[in-house]
Amino acid sequence: MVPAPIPTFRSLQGYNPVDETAHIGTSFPSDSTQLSALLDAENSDELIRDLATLVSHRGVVFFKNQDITIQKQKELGLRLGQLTGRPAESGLHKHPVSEETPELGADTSVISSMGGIARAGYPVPSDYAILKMHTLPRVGGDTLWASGYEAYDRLSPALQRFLEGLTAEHDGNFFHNTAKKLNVPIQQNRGHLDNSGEDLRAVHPVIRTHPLTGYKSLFVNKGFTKRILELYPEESDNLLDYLYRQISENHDLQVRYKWGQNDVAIWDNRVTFHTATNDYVDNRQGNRVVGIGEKPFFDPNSKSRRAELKLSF
Ligand SMILES: O=C(O)CCC(=O)C(=O)O
Repeated sequence: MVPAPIPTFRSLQGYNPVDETAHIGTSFPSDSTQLSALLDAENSDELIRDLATLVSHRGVVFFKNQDITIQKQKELGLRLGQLTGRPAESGLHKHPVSEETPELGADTSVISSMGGIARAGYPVPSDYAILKMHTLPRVGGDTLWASGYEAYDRLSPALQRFLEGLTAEHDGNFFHNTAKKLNVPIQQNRGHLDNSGEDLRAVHPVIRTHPLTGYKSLFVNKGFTKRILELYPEESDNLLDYLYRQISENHDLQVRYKWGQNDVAIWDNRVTFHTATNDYVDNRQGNRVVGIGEKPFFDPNSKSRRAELKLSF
């Protein structure tokens, strides 16, 4: 695969986006930039396509104090993927354990300190996630994202080659316990025909190619990845532990976001890792919409982001 030329996100330049760090995170600092207006603009297809491309290159993008409604948030979740080649059979993600509210629907996840939920392991996992945070604690509750591109790029060439082509099992079956506790069934048809049934396990490549940028990314995470299948269990445990440390111990491949009320973060789940910070006592709540992407793949001809951008630091 030949990576797309590095885009300039031309239609968005007038909104003055600012990079938060060298490797990950871009902000639109003015709250006069409203996603609701981008969605309804005359050239909205170009704007939304450029936004998706920006998110895929930068990992996560932030918008201040947004007026976007949940319906428009879902429209954005659909269009980000549809305008950038998401397979037609992928829709919006429905969480396996959804306590559905009529106003929000099963394709919205309530992220809440009063009992929230996280992503599940899927045969066809998510691409773009959009979180609007409407209720915030007085202090704390920041969210951190880490770059999967940079986590891959920092491995030695020998370890990169070793990992390419290996596969890992991801397991979300712990959601059965959550479902039992809440006395709800496991949601079926979770945004893709292959994401149905009771078994929440999937096998994915350890190094994944992003279809839009053509860059390679590390694709294992502590919450769901159980085992690199081609290795003995002890080898797999030790290597996974090292890869998780690669993600969590390198602060210069991360970005930390301090939320303002009604801020929106849009991130690409194919090439980032994220975690909330549990350091607050007040209520914290937001609504998240997530698109289902493509079946993860590794293309041996795909490129390193670092090499493509000729980064020297
Ligand atoms: O609560 C947060 O800051 C992040 C939420 C989260 O983990 C998710 O949306 O997957």
